[in-house]
Amino acid sequence: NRRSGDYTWREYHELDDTYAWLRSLAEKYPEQVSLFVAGKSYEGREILGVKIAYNTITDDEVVGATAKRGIFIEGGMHAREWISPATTTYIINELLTNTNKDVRKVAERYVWYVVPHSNPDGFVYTHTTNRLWRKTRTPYGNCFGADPNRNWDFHWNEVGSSSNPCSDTYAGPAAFSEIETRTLAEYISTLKGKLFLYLSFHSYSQLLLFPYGHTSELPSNYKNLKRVFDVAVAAVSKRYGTRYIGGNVYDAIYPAAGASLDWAYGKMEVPYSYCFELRPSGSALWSGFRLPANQIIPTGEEIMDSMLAMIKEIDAL
Ligand code: ING
Ligand code: ZN
Repeated sequence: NRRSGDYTWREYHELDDTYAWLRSLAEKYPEQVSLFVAGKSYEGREILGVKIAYNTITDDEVVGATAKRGIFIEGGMHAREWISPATTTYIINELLTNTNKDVRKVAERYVWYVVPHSNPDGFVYTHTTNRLWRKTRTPYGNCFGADPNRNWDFHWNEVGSSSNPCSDTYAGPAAFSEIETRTLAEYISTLKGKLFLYLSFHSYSQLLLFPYGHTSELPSNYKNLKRVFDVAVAAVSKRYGTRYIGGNVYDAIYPAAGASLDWAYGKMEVPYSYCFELRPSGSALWSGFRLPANQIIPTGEEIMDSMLAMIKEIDAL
């Protein structure tokens, strides 16, 4: 195990290293950082989260569209998408250490909940056994795992998922059959009414997505979702020219019911719910899940640019 002081974004990390680093943050920043257990996994691992809250402003000082102060960031739902947890830890580090005034403003104005590893069993399995594993590790007959991004209790299994336990998009035997999604949802439910932004990080294809996945019908605040989308896509390309496209899940990629972003929007009433499908682009000629580690930092930088622009736009709406 690497000492937490050596934690960098020049390489990908194993679960234990990242959890040790998260724990070190709570010791280093006792005033701002607290850890929470957002759930647990089939194999008994914790789903560990970090809450970042500065006490420099009061709730009353936050007005407008962001009157709800909470931002929830979900990473690592799919095991093989290693750039997702790497990007969420990059965000945590920026919020705590970057002295740029735009970063300080959002870091200190909002309350951040960041869960880098929503599927810890699957992630460990990608290190030990199968680099391209996607699902949880719950045994289902001769096969293992349900797709945690098809398992949420919102129009569950209506479209774009499979009822075959051997499929990579197996919805599970019931909504929230997976202890990972069920316990994470229970945690998020304790924040109901506090969140204005939910960000889910996946890879790959360079897409930005918003509800819904179960229908082509557009969400009621589509106009605002689309405006924030346009701003986010413009901002993500500013630094390195990285091109993102996207839109509502159903039309922009494929029909897919039971995803976390739809549940956050539909059941938790989080008005701005998005999924970033990170680098590389969909036309990459190599396995897109094996994004070279030297792209972790550029990805983190451009995603910070995009996220800051999103928040600024939401605040102005
Ligand atoms: N893509 C996502 C998936 O779960 C997605 C796309 C995002 C679907 C949000 C529904 C909602 O299939 C990957 N690469 O996992
Ligand atoms: Zn994914």
